[in-house]
Amino acid sequence: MQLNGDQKLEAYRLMLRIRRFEEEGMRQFKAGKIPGSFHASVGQEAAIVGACLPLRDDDAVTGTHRSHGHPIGKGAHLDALMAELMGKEGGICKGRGGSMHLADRSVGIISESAIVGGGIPLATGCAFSAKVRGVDQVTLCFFGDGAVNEGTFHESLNMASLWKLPVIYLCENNGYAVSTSVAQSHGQPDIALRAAGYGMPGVKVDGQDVSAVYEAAAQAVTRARVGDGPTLIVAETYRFDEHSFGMVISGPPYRPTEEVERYKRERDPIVLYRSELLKQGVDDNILTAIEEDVIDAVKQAVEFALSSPTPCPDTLADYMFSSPLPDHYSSVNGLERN
Ligand SMILES: Cc1ncc(C[n+]2csc(CCOP(=O)(O)OP(=O)(O)O)c2C)c(N)n1
Repeated sequence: MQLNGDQKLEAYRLMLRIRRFEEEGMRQFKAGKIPGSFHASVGQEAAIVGACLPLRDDDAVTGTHRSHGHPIGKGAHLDALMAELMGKEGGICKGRGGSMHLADRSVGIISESAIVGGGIPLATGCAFSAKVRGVDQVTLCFFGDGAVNEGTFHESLNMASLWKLPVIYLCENNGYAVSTSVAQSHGQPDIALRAAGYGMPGVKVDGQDVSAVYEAAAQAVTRARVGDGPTLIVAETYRFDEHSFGMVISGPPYRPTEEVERYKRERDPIVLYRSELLKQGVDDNILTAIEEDVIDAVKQAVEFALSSPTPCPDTLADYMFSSPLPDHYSSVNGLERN
């Protein structure tokens, strides 16, 4: 399964949307407009977009603290996403989620979570729900190499395999968990091999090549959709920036400067894909038009977010419970149904 002509342009557009959105997000963070912390996916766009493109609109996704690329890859509007990062009422979660705990149900993002490994059981539960409901919805679960060493990874993959759940576990292996390398922390550093222990396919792909990730993901989606169960995909990728924007890690460098420079110079997924598209005969003007559109969309998102009101502190607890509350909750803790 390969990307068709329209999908190729869409892959380029989505990767650029992630890149430009996050570059602008870092500028807004520096200007004090985004509270909390900011974990960028810059460098990892092909792994995200290649995995999201084979999904249907009604498929579900769970993510991580590195959270902005996943909704954009699934087709999110940038306005409400930027407003969410700024903690504004116009945000997808009315500003209550922020960068690390957002959800965008409009595009199937059921959770981004700062708890490393926290999204893995949620995705597994979501896939279990699809099976119980008898629908062919697939769940895509993003996590980093650090999360592979959490207990949730092992319990979830075991259950998903046993019950043949329609879920794809997509490891964005950027080589480091903050400052700890895979070599320093994994008894089996070839993460795809871990799949064998759970009786599911384990596929390693070049995460800087959007077509390669798409092909592996499309196969896994088909497998999940027809009831053949989960797949573990390990996309070998790289984060260009620090673990989180502005983070200072003391001591000697945990990754060689030369390595970072080499990835930026030779393995930038967007640069690689642009030249691949030109080689395939795509008109340069088409790509330039996409680039201009993306810049406009990000500019508009910032304007929308800055002009959106800040939530009133009195409304802090709003949206914490579903409204109206289901019957069985009405007598719990004195909560009133509304
Ligand atoms: C359960 C838990 N343990 C530790 C942390 C602190 N922490 C935040 S991000 C991170 C590293 C995660 O690395 P990885 O899963 O590889 O994702 P990446 O940051 O590389 O995208 C750690 C240890 C946390 N948030 N949650």
